[in-house]
Amino acid sequence: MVDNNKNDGFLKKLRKGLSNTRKGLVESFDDLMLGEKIIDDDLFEELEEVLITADVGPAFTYDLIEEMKAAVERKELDNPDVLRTVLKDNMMDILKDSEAPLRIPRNKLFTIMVVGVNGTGKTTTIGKIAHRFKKGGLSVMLAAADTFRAAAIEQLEIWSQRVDVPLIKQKMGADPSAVVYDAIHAAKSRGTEVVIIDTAGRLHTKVNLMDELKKTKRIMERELPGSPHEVLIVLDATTGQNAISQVKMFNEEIGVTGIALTKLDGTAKGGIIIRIAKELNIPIRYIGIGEGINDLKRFKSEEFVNALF
Ligand SMILES: Nc1nc2c(ncn2[C@@H]2O[C@H](COP(=O)(O)OP(=O)(O)OP(=O)(O)O)[C@@H](O)[C@H]2O)c(=O)[nH]1
Ligand SMILES: [Mg+2]
Repeated sequence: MVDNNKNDGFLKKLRKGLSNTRKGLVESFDDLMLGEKIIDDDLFEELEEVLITADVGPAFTYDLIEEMKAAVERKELDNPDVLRTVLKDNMMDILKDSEAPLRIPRNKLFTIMVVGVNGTGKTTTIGKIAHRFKKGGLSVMLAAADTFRAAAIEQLEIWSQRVDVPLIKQKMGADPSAVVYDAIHAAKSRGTEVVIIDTAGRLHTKVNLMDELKKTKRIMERELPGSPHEVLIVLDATTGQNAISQVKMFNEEIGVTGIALTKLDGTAKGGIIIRIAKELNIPIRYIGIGEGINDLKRFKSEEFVNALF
Protein backbone atom coordinates (compact mmCIF):
# COMPACT_ATOMS: atom_id res chain seq x y z
CA MET A 1 0.00 0.00 0.00
CA VAL A 2 2.64 2.45 1.11
CA ASP A 3 4.87 1.33 -1.73
CA ASN A 4 2.10 1.86 -4.25
CA ASN A 5 1.57 5.37 -3.01
CA LYS A 6 5.26 6.03 -3.32
CA ASN A 7 5.26 4.67 -6.82
CA ASP A 8 2.29 6.87 -7.76
CA GLY A 9 4.20 9.82 -6.40
CA PHE A 10 7.20 8.96 -8.49
CA LEU A 11 5.14 8.45 -11.63
CA LYS A 12 3.54 11.84 -11.13
CA LYS A 13 6.95 13.34 -10.69
CA LEU A 14 8.25 11.52 -13.75
CA ARG A 15 5.35 12.82 -15.83
CA LYS A 16 5.96 16.32 -14.57
CA GLY A 17 9.71 16.04 -15.06
CA LEU A 18 9.24 14.89 -18.62
CA SER A 19 6.86 17.73 -19.50
CA ASN A 20 9.40 19.68 -21.55
CA THR A 21 10.48 16.55 -23.39
CA ARG A 22 6.81 15.78 -23.98
CA LYS A 23 6.27 19.28 -25.41
CA GLY A 24 9.18 18.93 -27.81
CA LEU A 25 8.38 15.43 -28.90
CA VAL A 26 4.84 14.19 -28.34
CA GLU A 27 3.02 17.50 -28.42
CA SER A 28 4.95 18.69 -31.47
CA PHE A 29 4.00 15.42 -33.09
CA ASP A 30 0.36 15.92 -32.16
CA ASP A 31 0.43 19.49 -33.49
CA LEU A 32 1.76 18.17 -36.74
CA MET A 33 -1.18 15.83 -37.07
CA LEU A 34 -3.81 18.46 -36.28
CA GLY A 35 -6.54 18.98 -38.81
CA GLU A 36 -7.23 17.05 -41.97
CA LYS A 37 -3.78 15.73 -42.57
CA ILE A 38 -2.91 13.51 -45.43
CA ILE A 39 0.04 11.23 -45.09
CA ASP A 40 2.51 12.33 -47.74
CA ASP A 41 6.20 13.10 -48.12
CA ASP A 42 5.72 16.63 -46.77
CA LEU A 43 4.27 15.23 -43.58
CA PHE A 44 7.14 12.79 -43.22
CA GLU A 45 9.62 15.60 -43.73
CA GLU A 46 7.99 17.64 -40.99
CA LEU A 47 7.91 14.61 -38.75
CA GLU A 48 11.60 14.02 -39.36
CA GLU A 49 12.31 17.55 -38.22
CA VAL A 50 10.30 17.11 -35.03
CA LEU A 51 12.12 13.91 -34.20
CA ILE A 52 15.59 15.23 -34.88
CA THR A 53 14.89 18.36 -32.85
CA ALA A 54 13.74 16.16 -29.98
CA ASP A 55 17.20 14.51 -29.83
CA VAL A 56 16.00 10.96 -30.47
CA GLY A 57 18.81 10.63 -32.99
CA PRO A 58 19.07 10.08 -36.75
CA ALA A 59 19.09 6.27 -36.61
CA PHE A 60 15.79 6.03 -34.75
CA THR A 61 14.25 8.78 -36.89
CA TYR A 62 15.29 7.13 -40.16
CA ASP A 63 14.14 3.65 -39.19
CA LEU A 64 10.83 4.90 -37.84
CA ILE A 65 10.00 6.93 -40.93
CA GLU A 66 11.00 4.09 -43.24
CA GLU A 67 8.72 1.79 -41.29
CA MET A 68 5.87 4.29 -41.49
CA LYS A 69 6.36 4.77 -45.22
CA ALA A 70 6.36 1.03 -45.80
CA ALA A 71 3.16 0.69 -43.80
CA VAL A 72 1.54 3.42 -45.89
CA GLU A 73 2.61 1.63 -49.04
CA ARG A 74 1.04 -1.59 -47.81
CA LYS A 75 -2.07 0.51 -47.13
CA GLU A 76 -1.93 -0.36 -43.45
CA LEU A 77 -1.59 3.28 -42.53
CA ASP A 78 -4.22 5.62 -43.86
CA ASN A 79 -5.00 7.53 -40.73
CA PRO A 80 -2.48 9.93 -39.12
CA ASP A 81 -3.71 8.87 -35.67
CA VAL A 82 -2.14 5.49 -36.23
CA LEU A 83 1.23 7.16 -36.67
CA ARG A 84 1.15 8.12 -33.00
CA THR A 85 0.73 4.51 -32.02
CA VAL A 86 3.56 3.50 -34.33
CA LEU A 87 5.79 6.13 -32.73
CA LYS A 88 4.91 4.99 -29.22
CA ASP A 89 5.31 1.29 -30.00
CA ASN A 90 8.68 1.88 -31.63
CA MET A 91 9.92 3.79 -28.62
CA MET A 92 8.71 1.05 -26.33
CA ASP A 93 10.51 -1.60 -28.39
CA ILE A 94 13.78 0.28 -28.45
CA LEU A 95 13.71 1.14 -24.76
CA LYS A 96 12.70 -2.38 -23.76
CA ASP A 97 16.04 -3.64 -25.09
CA SER A 98 17.89 -1.31 -22.74
CA GLU A 99 15.98 -2.35 -19.66
CA ALA A 100 18.18 -4.55 -17.49
CA PRO A 101 18.11 -3.74 -13.80
CA LEU A 102 21.27 -4.15 -11.81
CA ARG A 103 21.10 -7.35 -9.78
CA ILE A 104 23.10 -7.35 -6.59
CA PRO A 105 23.86 -10.77 -5.12
CA ARG A 106 23.45 -11.15 -1.37
CA ASN A 107 26.26 -12.01 1.03
CA LYS A 108 28.96 -11.34 -1.49
CA LEU A 109 30.96 -8.22 -2.24
CA PHE A 110 29.72 -6.32 -5.29
CA THR A 111 31.60 -3.23 -6.45
CA ILE A 112 30.31 -0.35 -8.53
CA MET A 113 32.67 2.17 -10.05
CA VAL A 114 30.89 5.38 -11.00
CA VAL A 115 32.38 7.43 -13.82
CA GLY A 116 31.51 10.32 -16.09
CA VAL A 117 32.43 13.84 -17.11
CA ASN A 118 32.27 16.79 -14.71
CA GLY A 119 29.00 17.66 -13.09
CA THR A 120 26.76 14.98 -14.59
CA GLY A 121 25.50 13.98 -11.15
CA LYS A 122 27.85 11.15 -10.13
CA THR A 123 28.12 11.96 -6.44
CA THR A 124 24.42 12.71 -6.07
CA THR A 125 23.48 9.52 -7.90
CA ILE A 126 25.78 7.54 -5.59
CA GLY A 127 23.97 8.97 -2.58
CA LYS A 128 20.60 8.07 -4.06
CA ILE A 129 21.68 4.54 -5.03
CA ALA A 130 23.19 3.95 -1.60
CA HIS A 131 19.86 4.99 -0.09
CA ARG A 132 17.96 2.56 -2.34
CA PHE A 133 20.27 -0.31 -1.52
CA LYS A 134 20.21 0.38 2.17
CA LYS A 135 16.42 0.48 2.18
CA GLY A 136 16.55 -2.85 0.38
CA GLY A 137 18.54 -4.29 3.27
CA LEU A 138 21.99 -4.35 1.70
CA SER A 139 25.08 -3.25 3.59
CA VAL A 140 26.71 -0.44 1.64
CA MET A 141 30.01 1.40 1.78
CA LEU A 142 31.09 4.49 -0.16
CA ALA A 143 34.63 5.21 -1.34
CA ALA A 144 35.76 8.77 -2.02
CA ALA A 145 38.06 8.19 -4.97
CA ASP A 146 37.46 11.69 -6.28
CA THR A 147 40.47 13.14 -4.54
CA PHE A 148 40.86 15.74 -7.25
CA ARG A 149 38.10 18.32 -7.00
CA ALA A 150 38.02 20.57 -3.96
CA ALA A 151 35.20 19.60 -1.56
CA ALA A 152 34.40 16.39 -3.44
CA ILE A 153 35.23 14.26 -0.39
CA GLU A 154 33.08 16.43 1.89
CA GLN A 155 30.20 16.20 -0.56
CA LEU A 156 30.29 12.42 -0.49
CA GLU A 157 30.73 12.49 3.27
CA ILE A 158 27.50 14.45 3.63
CA TRP A 159 25.72 11.79 1.58
CA SER A 160 27.25 9.00 3.65
CA GLN A 161 25.93 10.65 6.83
CA ARG A 162 22.56 11.29 5.31
CA VAL A 163 22.15 7.71 4.15
CA ASP A 164 23.99 6.42 7.20
CA VAL A 165 26.55 4.24 5.47
CA PRO A 166 30.32 4.15 6.10
CA LEU A 167 32.72 6.14 3.95
CA ILE A 168 36.32 5.29 3.14
CA LYS A 169 38.38 8.36 2.39
CA GLN A 170 41.86 9.81 2.37
CA LYS A 171 43.12 13.35 2.01
CA MET A 172 42.46 15.49 -1.03
CA GLY A 173 45.15 14.84 -3.62
CA ALA A 174 45.69 11.24 -2.50
CA ASP A 175 45.99 8.48 -5.07
CA PRO A 176 42.45 7.30 -5.94
CA SER A 177 43.76 3.75 -6.31
CA ALA A 178 44.89 3.81 -2.68
CA VAL A 179 41.40 4.83 -1.56
CA VAL A 180 39.87 2.02 -3.58
CA TYR A 181 42.41 -0.44 -2.17
CA ASP A 182 41.45 0.59 1.37
CA ALA A 183 37.76 0.35 0.58
CA ILE A 184 37.94 -3.16 -0.88
CA HIS A 185 39.92 -4.42 2.10
CA ALA A 186 37.64 -2.73 4.61
CA ALA A 187 34.57 -4.13 2.84
CA LYS A 188 36.02 -7.63 2.78
CA SER A 189 36.80 -7.60 6.46
CA ARG A 190 33.43 -6.13 7.44
CA GLY A 191 31.42 -8.38 5.14
CA THR A 192 29.97 -5.40 3.26
CA GLU A 193 27.79 -6.29 0.28
CA VAL A 194 28.18 -3.24 -1.95
CA VAL A 195 30.99 -0.74 -2.37
CA ILE A 196 30.21 2.30 -4.50
CA ILE A 197 33.18 4.28 -5.73
CA ASP A 198 32.97 7.95 -6.58
CA THR A 199 35.53 9.12 -9.13
CA ALA A 200 36.57 12.55 -10.31
CA GLY A 201 34.69 14.01 -13.23
CA ARG A 202 36.94 14.13 -16.24
CA LEU A 203 36.74 15.07 -19.83
CA HIS A 204 36.96 11.93 -21.89
CA THR A 205 39.67 13.60 -23.94
CA LYS A 206 42.06 14.08 -21.00
CA VAL A 207 44.51 11.21 -21.41
CA ASN A 208 46.16 11.36 -17.98
CA LEU A 209 42.83 11.32 -16.17
CA MET A 210 41.65 8.37 -18.21
CA ASP A 211 44.89 6.58 -17.37
CA GLU A 212 44.25 7.21 -13.70
CA LEU A 213 40.82 5.66 -14.03
CA LYS A 214 42.32 2.61 -15.75
CA LYS A 215 44.77 2.25 -12.92
CA THR A 216 41.99 2.42 -10.33
CA LYS A 217 40.13 -0.26 -12.21
CA ARG A 218 43.23 -2.46 -12.40
CA ILE A 219 43.72 -2.23 -8.65
CA MET A 220 40.13 -3.29 -8.14
CA GLU A 221 40.59 -6.29 -10.41
CA ARG A 222 43.76 -7.21 -8.57
CA GLU A 223 42.33 -6.91 -5.07
CA LEU A 224 38.98 -8.47 -5.89
CA PRO A 225 39.00 -10.60 -9.05
CA GLY A 226 35.95 -9.95 -11.23
CA SER A 227 35.72 -6.43 -9.87
CA PRO A 228 34.48 -3.82 -10.64
CA HIS A 229 31.26 -5.70 -11.22
CA GLU A 230 29.64 -2.60 -12.63
CA VAL A 231 31.15 0.43 -14.32
CA LEU A 232 28.26 2.85 -14.20
CA ILE A 233 28.50 5.96 -16.33
CA VAL A 234 26.42 8.91 -15.22
CA LEU A 235 25.06 11.04 -18.05
CA ASP A 236 23.36 14.40 -17.85
CA ALA A 237 20.26 14.37 -20.05
CA THR A 238 20.47 18.14 -20.55
CA THR A 239 23.65 17.71 -22.59
CA GLY A 240 21.69 15.90 -25.30
CA GLN A 241 23.69 14.08 -27.92
CA ASN A 242 26.99 14.88 -26.23
CA ALA A 243 26.11 12.06 -23.87
CA ILE A 244 26.51 9.55 -26.70
CA SER A 245 30.13 10.46 -27.38
CA GLN A 246 30.87 10.41 -23.66
CA VAL A 247 29.72 6.81 -23.37
CA LYS A 248 31.64 5.78 -26.48
CA MET A 249 34.87 7.26 -25.16
CA PHE A 250 34.60 5.87 -21.65
CA ASN A 251 33.56 2.53 -23.06
CA GLU A 252 36.60 2.35 -25.33
CA GLU A 253 38.93 3.32 -22.53
CA ILE A 254 37.65 1.40 -19.54
CA GLY A 255 34.51 -0.48 -20.54
CA VAL A 256 31.08 0.64 -19.35
CA THR A 257 28.44 -1.84 -18.17
CA GLY A 258 25.56 0.44 -17.20
CA ILE A 259 24.10 3.91 -17.59
CA ALA A 260 22.41 6.28 -15.17
CA LEU A 261 20.68 9.15 -16.94
CA THR A 262 20.20 12.14 -14.66
CA LYS A 263 18.42 15.51 -14.82
CA LEU A 264 15.53 14.27 -16.91
CA ASP A 265 13.45 16.73 -14.90
CA GLY A 266 13.01 20.01 -16.66
CA THR A 267 15.02 19.28 -19.77
CA ALA A 268 13.50 19.22 -23.24
CA LYS A 269 16.27 16.84 -24.31
CA GLY A 270 14.89 13.70 -22.67
CA GLY A 271 14.53 12.18 -26.14
CA ILE A 272 18.21 11.40 -25.81
CA ILE A 273 17.20 8.26 -23.94
CA ILE A 274 15.89 6.85 -27.23
CA ARG A 275 19.17 7.56 -28.91
CA ILE A 276 21.12 5.99 -26.05
CA ALA A 277 18.99 2.88 -26.29
CA LYS A 278 19.13 2.70 -30.07
CA GLU A 279 22.80 3.43 -30.66
CA LEU A 280 24.50 2.01 -27.59
CA ASN A 281 24.30 -1.54 -26.48
CA ILE A 282 24.54 -0.73 -22.77
CA PRO A 283 21.69 -1.10 -20.30
CA ILE A 284 20.10 1.95 -18.73
CA ARG A 285 19.99 1.13 -15.04
CA TYR A 286 18.63 4.29 -13.43
CA ILE A 287 17.00 7.57 -14.25
CA GLY A 288 17.29 10.71 -12.15
CA ILE A 289 14.48 13.24 -11.98
CA GLY A 290 15.55 15.63 -9.27
CA GLU A 291 18.08 16.49 -6.62
CA GLY A 292 16.35 14.75 -3.72
CA ILE A 293 17.35 11.46 -2.17
CA ASN A 294 14.30 9.66 -3.59
CA ASP A 295 14.52 11.18 -7.07
CA LEU A 296 16.14 8.16 -8.66
CA LYS A 297 14.44 5.14 -10.04
CA ARG A 298 15.24 1.93 -11.77
CA PHE A 299 14.67 2.42 -15.46
CA LYS A 300 11.51 0.74 -16.71
CA SER A 301 10.75 1.23 -20.39
CA GLU A 302 6.99 0.92 -20.17
CA GLU A 303 6.72 3.31 -17.24
CA PHE A 304 8.90 5.80 -19.06
CA VAL A 305 7.00 5.73 -22.34
CA ASN A 306 3.65 5.93 -20.58
CA ALA A 307 4.85 8.94 -18.62
CA LEU A 308 6.03 10.58 -21.81
CA PHE A 309 2.81 10.10 -23.77
N1 LIG B 1 17.58 18.51 -11.41
C1 LIG B 1 18.44 17.52 -11.15
N2 LIG B 1 19.64 17.81 -10.66
C2 LIG B 1 20.49 16.79 -10.43
C3 LIG B 1 20.15 15.44 -10.70
N3 LIG B 1 21.23 14.68 -10.39
C4 LIG B 1 22.18 15.53 -9.93
N4 LIG B 1 21.75 16.81 -9.96
C5 LIG B 1 22.47 18.03 -9.58
O1 LIG B 1 23.59 18.21 -10.42
C6 LIG B 1 24.62 18.89 -9.74
C7 LIG B 1 25.93 18.14 -9.90
O2 LIG B 1 25.82 16.92 -9.21
P1 LIG B 1 27.06 16.14 -8.64
O3 LIG B 1 26.52 14.89 -8.05
O4 LIG B 1 27.91 16.99 -7.80
O5 LIG B 1 27.82 15.80 -10.00
P2 LIG B 1 29.22 15.10 -10.18
O6 LIG B 1 29.15 14.35 -11.46
O7 LIG B 1 29.58 14.34 -8.98
O8 LIG B 1 30.18 16.36 -10.35
P3 LIG B 1 31.78 16.39 -10.29
O9 LIG B 1 32.18 15.57 -9.12
O10 LIG B 1 32.12 17.83 -10.17
O11 LIG B 1 32.24 15.81 -11.59
C8 LIG B 1 24.18 19.01 -8.30
O12 LIG B 1 23.66 20.29 -8.09
C9 LIG B 1 23.06 17.96 -8.19
O13 LIG B 1 22.12 18.27 -7.20
C10 LIG B 1 18.85 15.17 -11.25
O14 LIG B 1 18.45 14.03 -11.55
N5 LIG B 1 18.04 16.25 -11.46
MG1 LIG C 1 31.28 14.35 -7.82
